Amino acid sequence: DYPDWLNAGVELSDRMVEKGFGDHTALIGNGRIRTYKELADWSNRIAHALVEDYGVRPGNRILIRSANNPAMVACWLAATKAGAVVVNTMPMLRAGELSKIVDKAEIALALCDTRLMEEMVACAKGSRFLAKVVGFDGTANHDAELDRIALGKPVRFQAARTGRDDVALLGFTSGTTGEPKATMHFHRDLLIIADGYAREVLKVTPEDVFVGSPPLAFTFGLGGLAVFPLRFGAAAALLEQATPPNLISIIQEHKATVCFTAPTAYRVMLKAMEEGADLTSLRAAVSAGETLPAPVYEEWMARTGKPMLDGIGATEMLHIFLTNRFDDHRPACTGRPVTGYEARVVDAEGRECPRGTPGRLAVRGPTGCRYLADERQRAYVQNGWNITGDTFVQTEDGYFHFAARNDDMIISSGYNIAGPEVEAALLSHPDVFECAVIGAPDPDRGQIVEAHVVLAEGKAGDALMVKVLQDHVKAVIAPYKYPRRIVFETALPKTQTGKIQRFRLRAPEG
Ligand code: 3SK
Repeated sequence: DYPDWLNAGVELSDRMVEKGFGDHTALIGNGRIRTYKELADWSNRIAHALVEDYGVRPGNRILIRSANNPAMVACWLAATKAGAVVVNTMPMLRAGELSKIVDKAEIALALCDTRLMEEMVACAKGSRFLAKVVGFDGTANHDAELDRIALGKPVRFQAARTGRDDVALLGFTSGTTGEPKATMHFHRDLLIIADGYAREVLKVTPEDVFVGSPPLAFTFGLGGLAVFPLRFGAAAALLEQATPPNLISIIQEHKATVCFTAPTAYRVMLKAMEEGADLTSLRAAVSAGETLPAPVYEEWMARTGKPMLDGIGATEMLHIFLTNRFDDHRPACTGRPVTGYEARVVDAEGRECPRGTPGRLAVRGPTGCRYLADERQRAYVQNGWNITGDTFVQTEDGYFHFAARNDDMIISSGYNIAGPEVEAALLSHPDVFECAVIGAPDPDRGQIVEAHVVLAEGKAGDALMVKVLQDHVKAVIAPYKYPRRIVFETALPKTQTGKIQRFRLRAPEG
């Protein structure tokens, strides 16, 4: 029920001022607090600069390069109000990775935090598309080209007349192949994820304070740390370096109520609570990006009395579409579809699997996959259903359980072994801090289960520990699933969004 003419940037800032939230805190970051009125004015000034000084027209694509900070949100809102199509990118990307994005989306203008210029400028050199890189100050000093120009502009801006089905955002995903795909999302999609998941499941109120680790460049972070709070007059406290200790500090400092992060960070929080950290302000702990091991869910429940909300989303779908709920949750379970979405488990031909049988997770709903000029569209969307890369099982009573990424299923001597199940068994041992399980080639068995394990502090990775962990797995799950090889690691390879990159363990030389 959105009007034909809709601009998500306006809805998330100016409209909130109109609704009376002008004096409420919208964003906290880099030592400053910004109210809704300040954010609306700031983004309107930048929007003027984009249109009047950089010639931005509706439909132009703009790349934004920044860590999570209020300036990035102001630039994103400004570009959206100007009718541009935004591509948010992560600060760690190198020139080569930026170039792939610029080329794929044919981007002519980039807004870049001045602290991150080097790789951006290297990308622009020799680029067929990127004509201009404009610096903005990601700290609170307003001391860069874009800030100086914007300061001289009016605080009111007539936003572009965008349609609800006009593209507002390109979410890039590299999947496991490293070949980036861009997913197109409309203005209305940005509101749907708030009016669906955030309203129905999180029950956001203006008193909420959001924190989390996902980058705003990842749709998980953009939704959780910008769209959701701004849609409801709540606040977000943004961290440029979202390490677990920084997350713990910011939760305590701002009495955060909603947290978005991955299970590894929650494990660190549990340990911190054991040592006296007070995280009682949190009313909603959302876990996504990695499957939530039952021991973490159970320990959180025991310590806080509240469920951790495991959910799964996809850049293709924009945000979370399957989730546990405060009053409807189970361990090792990703719950049921968010209202408006339907999910089912299908076989290779797209036929629904009987309940209890593993298959590929398919989903459809008000948001969905529209790849930009990519032939993989046909494989991802079949008969209106988005076919995800995950293997799930649906129980008789309709709950969805993650089994594995399609490429995390290990076939050993004819047995199908879900890597995440072995990971969960390993993680239930107190000496294991993190682990990733893969299938390694084996001349006799086809594949064997190989575990890469980061031990808890002070524990030794020796032959005795190998035996202890193997025996532990055999005692927890069917013994044939035990890891025949265990490799001790000091850290696991991860994406910048915190997802373990199992494919890099499979092919270390790559
Ligand atoms: O589950 C995920 O990885 C995800 C991806 C995009 C947006 C939201 C989520 C939770």
